Amino acid sequence: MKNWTLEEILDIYNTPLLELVYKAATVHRANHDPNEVQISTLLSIKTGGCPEDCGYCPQAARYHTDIETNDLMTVEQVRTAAERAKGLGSSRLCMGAAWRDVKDNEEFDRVLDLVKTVNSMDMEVCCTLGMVTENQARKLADAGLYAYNHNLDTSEEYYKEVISTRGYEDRLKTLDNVRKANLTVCSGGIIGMGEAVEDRCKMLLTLSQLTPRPESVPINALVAVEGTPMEEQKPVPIWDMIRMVATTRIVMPGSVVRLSAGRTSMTQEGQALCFMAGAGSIFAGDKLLTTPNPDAFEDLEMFHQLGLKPREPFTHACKPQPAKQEPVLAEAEAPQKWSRPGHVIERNVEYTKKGKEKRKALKEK
Ligand code: SAM
Ligand code: DTB
Ligand code: SF4
Repeated sequence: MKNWTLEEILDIYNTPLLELVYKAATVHRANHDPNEVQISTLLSIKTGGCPEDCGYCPQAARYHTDIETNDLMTVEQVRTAAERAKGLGSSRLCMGAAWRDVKDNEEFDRVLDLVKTVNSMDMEVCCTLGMVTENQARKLADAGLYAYNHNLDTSEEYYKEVISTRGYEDRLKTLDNVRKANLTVCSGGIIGMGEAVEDRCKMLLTLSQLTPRPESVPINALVAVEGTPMEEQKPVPIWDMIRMVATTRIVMPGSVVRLSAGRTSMTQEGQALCFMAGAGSIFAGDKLLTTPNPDAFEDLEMFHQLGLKPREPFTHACKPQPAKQEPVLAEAEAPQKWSRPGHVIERNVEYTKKGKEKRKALKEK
């Protein structure tokens, strides 16, 4: 495994864009199936009222944002949401709670039940609940949790500008606890918060130094929410997102790079360049945790246009895949089915018309 230096990562980030995308695509193809992208769904199981002061977050109680707060969801609510997500091709469900940390109480016991429920539905289950102890992480693992998301967000230096109620060390400690419990690690960050390119690259350096490296690295573009200290931030240029995805791909070749928040301000062409540069996953569904996300059926249509197929659960292996020689287009034009146990999505030229009907039915449900 290569030990990167900050200078090397900065050099990669600053490579002329098309050359950078080409290099990243080459690394991607040597390590992953470039035609597969995982569809994951986010579910906010406990929304708002968080005591932390993360400057980007609409769920922090101290900011006056227009979100609907909610107590912890029930098993039935989560089961219904998971079925819906699976029906739209998701193979991973990520449950988020607006907590500073996990407390050993009845609510945590319920989260363990939620994990068991989703795990029994043949989906990868991920949780993002704030800080966890090693013991709590072990309980989550025993309940069937597959991954724990805990982002570093930015560089250690810039973190202090964004959050004052906890430190970078706390984040690293939780990641260590998660690792000790043999869970897979999902950790990445946000761009567009006013940080410098050096902060982005420093964050990648820190992530690349974790041993083992995170299996999953989400790259979020800031969603500037009214009422938060970052409400005035300008949307991050798509070129920065492509550079960040490509650099992440080259620095951590085995990890799944997730094109996460901020897709509503990206064109499909921009997203296509991100897939080319190594993004292997998106969050689908009308909502992220509290903010809007592209329409799920439009995403499926984008997959059809690009000849991408959603990845099955539990199939990510960090090993080289043979490069495909046959023309991708012929494959994409043929009517196909995406099938997973208990679920089939029709995928053919009629999709646009069917998509509209399905969308209508889903909204009425
Ligand atoms: N409370 C837990 C925590 O902070 O770890 C879990 C939920 S928190 C909302 C999960 C992640 O969402 C954050 O670490 C941050 O990276 C991302 N996030 C939150 N608000 C965001 C925003 N406005 N734009 C982009 N990403 C955001
Ligand atoms: C991640 O890196 N991004 C997701 C997931 N991990 C938990 C969360 C994005 C949240 C965007 C703001 C919101 O919808 O509240
Ligand atoms: Fe709370 Fe997480 Fe939002 Fe920070 S990012 S305010 S910890 S929900």
